[in-house]
Formats: sequence, C-alpha cells, structure tokens
Amino acid sequence: MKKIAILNGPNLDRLGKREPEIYGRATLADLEAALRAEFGAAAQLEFFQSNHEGALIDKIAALTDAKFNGLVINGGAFTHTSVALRDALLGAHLPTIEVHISNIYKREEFRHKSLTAPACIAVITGLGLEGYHAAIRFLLKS
Ligand code: CA2
Repeated sequence: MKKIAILNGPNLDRLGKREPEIYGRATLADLEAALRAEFGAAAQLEFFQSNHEGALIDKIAALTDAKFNGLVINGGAFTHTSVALRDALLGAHLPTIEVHISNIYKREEFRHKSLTAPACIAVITGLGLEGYHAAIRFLLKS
C-alpha cells in the first residue's frame, strides 16, 4: 500500500474559521475526513500541519526516511518565501504535488511566485479542497 503524506503550512489550521470567501467553510479536520473516505482503503495517509518552517522541513526529511511514496504540500505563505522549504523538497526525492486552495495567480502579485514549485511534479491551484483529492489520485496512479 502506498504511503502518502499531506502537509499543510502556516495558518491552514484556521481553515473554515476565517476568510470563507477565499478558502471555503470546510475545516482541516473535514478535509482529512474526506480524503480518508476517498483514499483510506487504497493508501496509508499521514496528515501534518505546522505554523513553523523548521517543523515542516523536519517532517519532510522524516517522510523520506520512512520511505513515503508521495507528498501533497500546501506550504501556505512559506510557498512564496522559503528557500529552506524548497531545499528540503529538492533533497527529499519524494514525488510531490503542490496544492493551493485559492488561485494564487488571481491574487496579490507576491503570491504569483512559488519558490517550492520547481521542486514539485506539478502545482494545482484554485480548485479548492478538490485539489488535494486530485493530487492524491495522481500520486496513486503514478
Ligand atoms: O491558497 C492557498 O492554499 C494558499 O496556500 C493559502 C495561504 C496563502 O498564503 C497562499 O498564498 C495560498 C494562506 C493560508 C491561510 O489560510 C487561512 C485559512 C483560513 C483562514 C485564514 C487563513
């Protein structure tokens, strides 16, 4: 059974609790339940959220050591700022798909640049929480 991790970065623990016009009304727990419902029988899923850059980096290294098969990451604002997160992904050799709930290209210009995208197979942006489902579906097929 493939092992797939779903990592969420800063402030995504607030999902469903603020700014529903941008991020919707579902919480991170709702997302986890929906992904387990769709993929729980086909994959071993691990969920991790942190507001701390170093914790995310440590987690990526641990996933590699634990021989995970794929990673779905929404790095939140670190997407646009973190060379360290990019380096962690590049060093991980873990097939990774970057997901953004909102369409980062329809938003402020500072969100248009992703430092982490070049370390990923693909980026899904603007599909809401469906982006996480699509990313896992792809990782399980590949
Ligand atoms: O669209 C996305 O998924 C983002 O990664 C979300 C980040 C943002 O910095 C990126 O540019 C795009 C922000 C996450 C903040 O999440 C919240 C969720 C609910 C309420 C408040 C913040």
